[in-house]
Amino acid sequence: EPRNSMVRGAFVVVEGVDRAGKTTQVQRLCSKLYALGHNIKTIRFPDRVSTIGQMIGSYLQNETNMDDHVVHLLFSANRWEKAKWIEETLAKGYTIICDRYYYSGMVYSAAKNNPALSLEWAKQPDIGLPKPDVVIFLDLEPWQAEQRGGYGEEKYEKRELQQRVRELYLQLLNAPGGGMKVINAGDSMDAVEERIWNEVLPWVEMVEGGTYGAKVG
Ligand code: Z5A
Repeated sequence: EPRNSMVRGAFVVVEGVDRAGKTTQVQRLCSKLYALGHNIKTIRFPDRVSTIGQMIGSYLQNETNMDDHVVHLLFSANRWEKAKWIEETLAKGYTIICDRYYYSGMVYSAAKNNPALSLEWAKQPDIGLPKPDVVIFLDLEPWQAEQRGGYGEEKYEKRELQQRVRELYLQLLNAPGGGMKVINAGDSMDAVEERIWNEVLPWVEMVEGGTYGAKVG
């Protein structure tokens, strides 16, 4: 059980384009924090286990088709299903490392070029979710992503869409209050791990130490 003196755990989000190495880096980050004695939980979105998550999984695997807005709202609902768990877990003193969050929700939906689904529209259903303390964005150029293996069978694994996704992420980064830390994910796994560590550790220490009290703005 976490130490009682702890104010709360830190909420760390790892975002990135396809094959940027989110899964790899989330694992490495967790092991390092764990080895230092931090209490860690991980979560990933989409969480394909819940009923809503299964609907998303079936959509991504092209088994069912849905209106762009419908699937967007399911992705958001899939986060809302976990919102209480996130808050309670942080309050117990666990630091949470989260693989994709609402930034993914915004950019993948807006990348569909549906004029009725803008980046701004896409943000609305996620307003009020627990706010991350730090967001890492793993950036990878499309040609580098393609060197990591051909596209798979899932819905969004298409070159043109992936390029728009990256452009939209970069747009978010430059927006006021964007607040994501960009890390070049094209370097070696060890180099990327080191850079993530240097960004994340101070936040984890600050939040767990009670010297940082973020309020959703
Ligand atoms: N989506 C959405 O539309 N709306 C939402 O709200 C959310 C998500 C939350 C499924 O996501 C889809 O859902 C996703 C976004 C959309 N669509 N797409 N495309 P997912 O999280 O279930 O799956 P994924 O995000 O597509 O996984 P990924 O991006 O393919 O993988 P990754 O986790 O970023 O990378 P990885 O598995 O760690 O690494 C990929 C490969 O590269 C692997 O072979 C590694 O060994 C290799 N790798 C990793 N790092 C390196 C370095 N540094 N050098 C060389 N090779 C490396």
